[in-house]
Amino acid sequence: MPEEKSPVAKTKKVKETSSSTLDKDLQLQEFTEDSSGEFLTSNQGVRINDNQNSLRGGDRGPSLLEDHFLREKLTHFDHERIPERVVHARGTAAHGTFESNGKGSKYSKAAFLKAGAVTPLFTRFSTVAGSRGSSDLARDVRGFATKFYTEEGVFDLVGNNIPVFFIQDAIKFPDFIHAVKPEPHNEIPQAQSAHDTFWDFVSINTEATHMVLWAMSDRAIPRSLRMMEGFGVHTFKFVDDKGVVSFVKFHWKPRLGVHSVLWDEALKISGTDPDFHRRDLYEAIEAGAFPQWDLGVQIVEASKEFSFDFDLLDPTKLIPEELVPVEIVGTMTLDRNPENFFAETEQVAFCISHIVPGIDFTNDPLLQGRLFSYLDTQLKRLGGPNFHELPINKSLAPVHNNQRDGHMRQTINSGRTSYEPNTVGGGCPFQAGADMSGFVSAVEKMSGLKARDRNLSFMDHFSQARMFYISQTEVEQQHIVEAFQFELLHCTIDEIKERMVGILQNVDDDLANRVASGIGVKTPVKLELPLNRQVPADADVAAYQPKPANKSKIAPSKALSILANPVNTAETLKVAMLVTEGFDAAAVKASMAALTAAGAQPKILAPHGGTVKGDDGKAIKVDFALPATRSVLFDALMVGGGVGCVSALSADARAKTFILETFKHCKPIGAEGKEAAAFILDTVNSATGKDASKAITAEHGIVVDSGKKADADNFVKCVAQQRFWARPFVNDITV
Ligand code: HDE
Repeated sequence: MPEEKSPVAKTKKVKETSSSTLDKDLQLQEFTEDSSGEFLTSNQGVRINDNQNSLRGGDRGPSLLEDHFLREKLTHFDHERIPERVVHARGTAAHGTFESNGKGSKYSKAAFLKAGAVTPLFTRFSTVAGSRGSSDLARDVRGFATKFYTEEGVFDLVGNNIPVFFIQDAIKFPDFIHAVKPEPHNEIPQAQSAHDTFWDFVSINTEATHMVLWAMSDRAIPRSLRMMEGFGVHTFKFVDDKGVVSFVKFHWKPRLGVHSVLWDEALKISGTDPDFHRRDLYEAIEAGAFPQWDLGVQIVEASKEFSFDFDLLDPTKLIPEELVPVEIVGTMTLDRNPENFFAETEQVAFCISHIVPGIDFTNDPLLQGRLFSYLDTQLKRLGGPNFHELPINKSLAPVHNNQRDGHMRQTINSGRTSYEPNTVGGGCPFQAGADMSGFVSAVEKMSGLKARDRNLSFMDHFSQARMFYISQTEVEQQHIVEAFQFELLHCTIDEIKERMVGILQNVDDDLANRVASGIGVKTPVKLELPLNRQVPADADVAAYQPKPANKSKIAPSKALSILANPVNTAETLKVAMLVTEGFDAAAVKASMAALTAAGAQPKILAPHGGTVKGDDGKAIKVDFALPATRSVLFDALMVGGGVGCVSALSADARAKTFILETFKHCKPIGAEGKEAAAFILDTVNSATGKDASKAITAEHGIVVDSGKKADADNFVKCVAQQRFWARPFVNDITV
């Protein structure tokens, strides 16, 4: 074997704790520059004496072209931006590992799925429609892309937090994206689907209906990136060590459960903290609360390909978990934030074509188009064919081939040969060939006519949309109705609203009627379903017409509802401890201890910044001040007790707004003692004009802490439950 000559090799060490010999951290450290204690230099390493004044002809004279420091600095600055991603521009990422439990090895020979294998990875989460600077809380699909640096090469699992997609064929993607992006004449609106062109497109492309329902559901406004599922969306193939092929769908299941915010919160978070998700992920990792997801697979034996009433190659369909359960094959832990956003998060280049032996593609026509698009995108975005050499993209498995040159080539390939086969270079690098240890495409029989056609098995556009809707709890259905109303009320063209109601009639009449009544459309709408495809000559046109869902036949799937699958945990949740001078220090301290023990993060919130003194005379640091924050950034509220404290808070309008919002959003509220409880009740009563005393119960998530341990435990339990949807009077509050 030739000796490795890369400069990285000199210091490469193997971590003792890792079962793998791969260490991405060390590889990245090689490229990391720490400037502490260093002199300022130019890019050529020359020390710079004065970085404040450019070279001038006279101290009031013109700047001189000769100033090479000035020119170098400005030139670099002028080139600091690369094109943002056409889609998924807004995102954030973290490093971590994947630890396999070995169960995937039954179906795939991929080395990273072998029992005990630990593989470094980098995961980037994103929204789709908005620009790089847009708000995290847009109603949108979230990207969930993971780069596994496996010992057999890089595997990119580039998925979303919704298991299906809007379209069935890649050729429609640019149209769809143009429709959802800001409109071309005035570049409005930013990061929103609530406008004419999006709804125009989806109301005449009926295959989008299933995904549109997901996008109008709470899935599109996650509480945290740490609290959402991920899906590979397409059906992929697994290939085992004997060459046996099965179909597979990938799932990421968050250990913290799936949680979302309300649309009213999303709107307010966007104004108060547009970086809410990015900050949440960053802070959780900095605090050592490393988010985890289990990787699950749904496996379908190759012989069962046609045993479903939908096509496995159709990306607008999911496999209900009732039909094929999800088997867990390992766990991802995100435990390190990037050192530098641009170098890592911005320059990471995911390609769905980055795949390793043991995994293979299917003929899903959306997937097939993506196989072209991602590589093409990276060439444009990162400026050339050597993007795989950037530290964040670099494979940990050694790279040996005859690809050479190109913009910004970093590898210094030695030797005379850059071709294969060769004899001059001893035949190296040589193909894996007969030992089959390389990537081998699964053999598949192909036949058919060359035509722009799509199988009729792709024509059912409404059954799974209905399955999704009827699988939701009443609360979730109400959120879907309100989301449709909000979005369609932003459309200016009446025909689009009507058409959309007509589409919904094919899913569920109740849904259609409720949406219609809010947007002023009369039902039933007469709609001939659009035939947005070519029908082959002398074919039966009716067979190509999308059909309404068979409303009596479709069964719900419990796995599709967030609220029917609660994961109650207080871990990492932020609880505002609202206090001011004179607060009952012992009570607040005890509550904070109970919350911290449950993994929650109690934060002192006061009417002002600095410190605040309790009734024990001790000052404590204020974490958040009312003029600079809002209830929507917290998961729960505890109102501090103590007579002085409560009477001061009662005179503070911001404190009351904070309480009312928390109440309205059905979040847990605690009161340290009777005075605080009376203050909460008064605040709600005067906002609703009603006697809301029957809402002040633990059943509705409002706990009065009278100093007993049981009360503290009860509050922690409520925090873990997160929402109390049956709380009365919430609709009487307008904040
Ligand atoms: Fe993407 N998509 N996509 N997409 N996508 C991109 O690649 C594309 C699709 C997804 O964090 C782009 O590097 C086409 C489905 C994620 O860097 C681009 C089609 C799914 C990310 C592109 C799809 C995704 C992207 C833009 C239809 C879920 C962000 C920048 C055929 C399974 C990755 C880039 C990151 C990014 C093309 C459909 C997920 C333009 C043509 C379906 C998570 O190449």
